[in-house]
Amino acid sequence: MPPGPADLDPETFVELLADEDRVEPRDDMPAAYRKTLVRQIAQHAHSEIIGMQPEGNWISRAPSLKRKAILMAKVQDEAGHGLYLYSAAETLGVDRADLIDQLHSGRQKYSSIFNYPTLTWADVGAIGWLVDGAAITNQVPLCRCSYGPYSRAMVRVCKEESFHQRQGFEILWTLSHGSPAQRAMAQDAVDRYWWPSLMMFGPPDDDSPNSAQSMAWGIKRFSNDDLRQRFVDMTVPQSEALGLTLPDPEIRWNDERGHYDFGTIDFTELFEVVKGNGPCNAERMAHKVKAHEDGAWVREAAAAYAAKHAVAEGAA
Ligand code: BYC
Repeated sequence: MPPGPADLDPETFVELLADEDRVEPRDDMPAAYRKTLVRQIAQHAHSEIIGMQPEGNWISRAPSLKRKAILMAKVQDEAGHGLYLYSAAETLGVDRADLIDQLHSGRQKYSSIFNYPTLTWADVGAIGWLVDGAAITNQVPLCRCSYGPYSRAMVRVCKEESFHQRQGFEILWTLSHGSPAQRAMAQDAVDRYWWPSLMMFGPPDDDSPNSAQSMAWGIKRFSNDDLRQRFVDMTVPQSEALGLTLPDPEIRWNDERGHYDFGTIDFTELFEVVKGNGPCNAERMAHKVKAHEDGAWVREAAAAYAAKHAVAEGAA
């Protein structure tokens, strides 16, 4: 637990940020900076952990032993990301058990994308290609986040996410070059995951209450819309390489802007999913809470072991 550094007034802090590269756990910081970091890092950690469910759903049904082993490793990576991120949040003086409790009671969020079902094996490919692709676009700039522990966790997370993105692309490439049924399955997965992947970047800039302050503090380096555009620009040529179409007739290169134009996103869907009304919200939370309750004996045994060990050390 950090020693509880003092609250710093926001103006002095912004001056300090201009000089210093990084803020570290023992540095003074404004209470609001600490609060927004806890909010974002906890939401990110919860997303990694909940994100294990839609893919974990396919481990037993992956089409070969090799695919099963790769998917298992990927799902384990997500667990690891969650653990680094909870550790990063703890450096801000919060307790991991409390964060988990806030997730379970609906007081903290996780990414909207994990409230969609994985109906076919191709969905595992679409998640790797599109969801991990969106995550990398969002998270690479976080490697330069002003808060040291978060930025350092992101370096490793991004390396692993890049591997995941390639794995998803390769699944879709194989299916799109397979039988007509496999190709149709790949196209259907992309059709269902495209728009929700664009929503991962959050509301449009005009409607994003946190962006301006987070950018001034160097937590976010780019706005939601800038990152979304970067993702579209990266993904359109990849969809052409895959031979799959993106379900948006308005996608076309705009020479003047130097970017791809794309259609209007239905943000009502994002807000509904975030409010709890997505296709799988209830199922995801019920599964998570049950897994936590079922694991109570492990936490109790670990605590008893640690206490015994501490007593033995004290006696020595
Ligand atoms: N889902 O002011 P805004 C991954 C909330 S990748 C749910 O723009 P902010 C993974 C937002 O929290 C996914 N909630 O907020 C990948 C805020 O509510 P609160 C996780 C969303 O924070 C592959 C409100 O809407 N990645 O884990 O400036 C496999 C207003 O938004 C969403 C991260 O978390 C959404 N899509 O920007 C496995 C990356 N969008 O908190 C796992 C780090 C917005 O005020 N996070 N909201 O009540 C971020 O970069 C930012 O938190 C966001 C939102 C871009 C997501």
